[in-house]
Formats: sequence, C-alpha cells, structure tokens
Amino acid sequence: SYRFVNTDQKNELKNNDRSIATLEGKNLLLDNANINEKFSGNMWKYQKSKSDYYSKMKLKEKYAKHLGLKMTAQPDNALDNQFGLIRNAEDVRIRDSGYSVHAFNTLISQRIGNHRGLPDTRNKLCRIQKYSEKLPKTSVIICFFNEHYQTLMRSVHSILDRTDMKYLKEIILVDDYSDLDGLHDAVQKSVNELNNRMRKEEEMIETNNIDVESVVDYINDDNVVDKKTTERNKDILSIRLLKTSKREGLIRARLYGAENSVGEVLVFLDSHIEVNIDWLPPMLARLAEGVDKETRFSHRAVTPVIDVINADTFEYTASPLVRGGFNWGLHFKWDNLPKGTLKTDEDFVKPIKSPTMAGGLFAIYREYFNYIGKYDEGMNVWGGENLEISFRIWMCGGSLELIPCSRVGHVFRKRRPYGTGDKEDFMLHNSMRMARVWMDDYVNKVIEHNPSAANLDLGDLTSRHDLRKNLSCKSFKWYLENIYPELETGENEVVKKRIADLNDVEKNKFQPWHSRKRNYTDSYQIRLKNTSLCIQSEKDVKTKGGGLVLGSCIRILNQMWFETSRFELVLGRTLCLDASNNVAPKLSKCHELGGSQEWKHKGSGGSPIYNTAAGMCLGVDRASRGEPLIMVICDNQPTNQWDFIRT
Ligand code: LR7
Ligand code: MN
Repeated sequence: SYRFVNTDQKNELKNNDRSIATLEGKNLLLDNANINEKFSGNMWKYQKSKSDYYSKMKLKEKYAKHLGLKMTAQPDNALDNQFGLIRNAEDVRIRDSGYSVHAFNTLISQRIGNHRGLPDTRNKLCRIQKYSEKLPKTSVIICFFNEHYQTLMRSVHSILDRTDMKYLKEIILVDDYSDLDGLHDAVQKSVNELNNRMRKEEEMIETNNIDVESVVDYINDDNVVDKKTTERNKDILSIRLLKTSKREGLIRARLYGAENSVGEVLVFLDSHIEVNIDWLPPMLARLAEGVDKETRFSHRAVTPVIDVINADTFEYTASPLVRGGFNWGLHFKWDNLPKGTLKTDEDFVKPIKSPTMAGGLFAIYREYFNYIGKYDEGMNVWGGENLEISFRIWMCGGSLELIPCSRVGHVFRKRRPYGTGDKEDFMLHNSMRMARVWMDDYVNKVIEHNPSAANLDLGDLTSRHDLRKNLSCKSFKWYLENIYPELETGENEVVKKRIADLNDVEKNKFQPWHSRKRNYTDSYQIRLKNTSLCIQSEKDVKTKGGGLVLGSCIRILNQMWFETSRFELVLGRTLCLDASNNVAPKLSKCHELGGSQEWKHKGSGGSPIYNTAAGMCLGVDRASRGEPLIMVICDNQPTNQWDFIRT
C-alpha cells in the first residue's frame, strides 16, 4: 500500500481519526493507518512502503508523476462526517434489516466500501523484521454463507491491497450454497471484474502503456471493466468463486476449497475480515522454517493475532497477545499468556505456542493439512472443528503457534445468524465427535459438564479413529500435561454456571483484553435546549434496563452524567447510557465495547448527542416533563439539541 504523505505541513492526524481526502475532486478515504507522518495542506506524494501489492506498485510509480496529486485532508470529527450517521428512514431500514440478516451494522460497512486504512496494530519491532523473498505461495480460502456482499468484498480487497503478489497464488471463495437473493451473481461479477483488471494491469506493464484513468478509478472504486479477457498466465494471481452443491457447513466447505487449491500453503480466513499491513510473510516465514526436506512441509499451523472489528461501528482495534484455550464445555476461550512469556522486546515478535486456535484464521502447508487428516467430514455447519484440529496437531507431533507480527481484523458478532438454536446443536454434535476420538477418558469430564452429550447419535467415527492410530498420536493426558497444564480440571460449579448464563456481550468481558478501568473526564447535567428540563432516569441510577425521561433540572444523582475517556455516559457513576435497541436509550451495565454505549457531542451549547452504533441522536417527541427519551434522526430539530450544565 502506498501512503499519501504531505510534504509541507505540521498538523498531525491522530491514528484513529478518520479522514476524508479528495483526489481530483472525488472523495477518497485516506489510509490513516499509514499517516504517521505529519501532514495537512495540499501537496501530496506517493511513498512506497514495504509490502506493496504486486504490479500496482510499478504502475503507481509511473503514473503518480502524471497525476500531480492534489489532496486536501480534514479530520472527520464533525457529526456530519460520522460513517454510521442515519440520514433518513431508508438508512434505518438498511441498518435494521442488516442486523437481522447479518448481525452487524451493514449500513456502516457499505459506506466504508472496498478500501480503507487500518491502524498498524503491530509491535514497533515488527516493522523492521525482514523476510525471505523466497517464501511458499499461498492459496487463501474464504468460505461464506449469506455473507454481506460489501463486507465480503472488502475482505477480498484488503488482501489485494495489503499482500505482496509474490506470495499469493490464488484467492478461493467458496459459496456454501447461500440463498440470499443475488449474492452469488454479485460476487461472481466482482470477481470477474477484479480478474479482468489484474490481467489488464499486467498487460499495461508489459507494453509500458499505462492508462492513468483506470488506475485512478481503482483507487476510487471498482468500476473498471475490461471487455477483453486475456489468456490467464498461470503465475498471475487469480480469484476464483466456487459453490457447493448443497449447504455443507463451514467445515466441509473448507475441505472443498482446499481440494480445489494449488498453492503450497493454505490460509483459511472468515468472510468478514480485513487483513492488516504485512500480515502474510511472518506466517509464511515461520511455516517455511521447519520444512522437512523429504515431505517439503513443516508440521505446524500458525495463526495471526485476531484484531477486533466492532460489529456495530466497524472500528478496528488491536487485540493484545493472548493464546487459545478451552473449557470442559468444549468452548474455545482466550487465555492470558503464561507469566514470563513476554520478557524481552524480542518476545513480542517471536512465535508463541498456543494450546488451541480460534478456528477461522490460520495458515498451514497444504500437504501437511492433508497428511494430518484435514477436517472431520462428519461435522456439520459450525463449531468444534477448531478444537479438533488443535488437539490433533499437538497430539500427532505438530505444533500450533501465534505469530505476533501478523494481524488480521475480524468482525466479532453477538450472535450467529444461522437460525435459532442451530449453534448449540451443531456445535455439540461436532464437539462430541471430536471428544470421542481424541479425548480418551476425559470425555467423561465433558459429559459430567453436560449430561445431554452422553447419548448423542454421532454417526460413524471409524475413519477418524483409524487416522489417530495411523499417525501414532499421543494421548490426551499427554496433551493436558505438556501443552495445556493450565486447564483447571475442577472448575467451580457456581462460577461456571454464572458464566454460562451470561449473554455474549457479557461473555466478551472474559476475554483478557477487556479492561475495567474507567476514567472520568467530565460531568454534567444534560438539559434540553431552551428549556429547564434535564435527562434523568425513570427510576433510580441502578436499575438495569431502566428508561430515561425529562424532568425539571435539579441537582440530584439521577441527573448527574459522568463522561468517560471511552465516550460513555455513566449515570451517577453507575450504569451506562445504551442505545442497543435502536429505539429508546436504556441504562445498562457498562460493557466497555464502545458502539451502543459510545456517545459523541460538542460538549457545549445546543449540541446533538450522537450514538455511534445506532447512527442516531438522543431526542424527545415533545418538550415536557415525564417525556421519554428516544433515538431520533439527527436533523437538528430543537427536540434533539442539548446543553451541558457543569458546576
Ligand atoms: O454453514 C456455514 N457455512 C459457512 O461457510 C456457516 C458459516 N460459514 C462461514 C461464514 O460465512 C464465515 O465466513 O464460515 C465462516 C465462519 O463462521 P462464523 O463467522 O459464523 O464463525 P465465528 O467467527 O463466529 O466462529 C469461530 O469459530 C468457528 C467454529 O466453527 C469457526 O472456526 C470460525 O472460523 C471461527 N472464527 C474465528 O476464529 C475468528 C475469531 C473469532 C473468535 C474467537
Ligand atoms: Mn467469523
């Protein structure tokens, strides 16, 4: 990726500011991640960075001169420029139907489009690592079922934008028999356009005949179509769209993708990801390190650090270095690294052994994947395959590692949109297939934890048992003693039950990156402009789910709002103002995940109060006592303008 660097200015854009730049009059989202240089003003030049994507590099070097780029940048702090801003009823419809089909904010995702900058979340030392030019070539495999089109396409584009062509053989998209109207055709059309354009760029380079217009179009959007399809050179990256002949579930869909791949290394990714700068070489380098001369593969699987793309706001944030574990319910969980793992600077760059993987994002030699037994074909839809492949790799002589310098963002959702109840059933079935083959007597612990798992019909397991025998794998006891001694074998029943009862948002808190520190930056009453009515809780400050109403302004605890550094509004230092139902704000436990509890305003006289996840503002229907607070379109009506009273 190239960075747009201003040559003559001093203002520094903070990493998380979104900025809009105009390139020859067209809007373009600046790659703010790469703007760590000081800038503003009008003169820009391209700067080459380490991981440029294939021929675009050569092209840009040539055409940048022709363009004489003129760009202006402005910080995107104003409410008007908020990506999620709801402008009309149609926006509300898009957002709400997106949530119900995809369980994330499709309105924002759609507005972000195919390209955007990401903060470089790696440790600084990662920037100076050097990787061999001669690394194995990769087939990236992305399976999807009813994925949101724009989110899927941005996943693909992020790979094209941030991967050096010399490491990439192909991108294989496997449509797991999606039934969303028009999805498959739309993806097919985009894939054709991308392939055509890549061929065309190749041709332009060969003939030294560079078409500046088409490159500018590329930066702005993806509407360059070349009618003439040129013969495909085998060494040129291709993007392929496959489709299963029935709904297979993600496990068999991945097998199908793998069978049809040709790269030396397979990289599996989910369909709602964005890869970060230089994500691939550190993983390939580690895989290549341990290659056996005879088989030409290493006995390893490696995973990137999975950064968080917020499902409500699409904000991209860094995850700390954590590793994979599990509990006796056979649920994957994140664990802190064992004490002492990160002592020296170098430890933040070196591979870290992990007892399990989350499942969706990893790299492995194709021939090792086949050798070690691929996946269990008897697993359906979703779940369980991640622990299965983790145990199998470790027990059969391989290793599983986290690569700190490789970062990929993933949209973490609060629910999975595969129908209600599905998840539990499929996951339990899959997990028990795994447990019966790989966990020896410890399967009893699993059943103790969940008695309903005892008598499931799991289907035929002979081929998996045979696999374990043929590979002469070690015992589960060996795995527990040597790879995951941290697993508590006698969990406290009460705590366990409490965790199981939590909803997904609350479960997130058990992720180690969740910080409970609350830092108050301001406090005030919030008064409706030109009135003497303030926002207060309907009941007290500690009733969860309680609504908000207008009341006469008096200095009582349930009118005192405390603003935090994360832009939360905490009533009486107790509960957070939350817009998660998109209709009326409520008081909820502070989840510290931003989004529905993130509120932006000017901080003084007559300001709207904007919620990042809802894309709407705090308002009322009428200015009267007892009137309930609701979420409204931010249209600057007097009923959604607020004053802040500090003392
Ligand atoms: O029937 C299906 N067919 C599919 O092709 C169901 C799903 N899919 C696709 C889907 O479109 C997506 O691209 O499979 C992929 C994974 O499904 P998700 O995104 O619903 O899964 P998840 O991210 O909630 O769950 C994690 O655990 C799964 C267990 O089966 C998979 O291994 C996912 O890949 C995995 N995701 C990650 O590891 C990302 C980090 C999340 C964490 C922790
Ligand atoms: Mn996912």
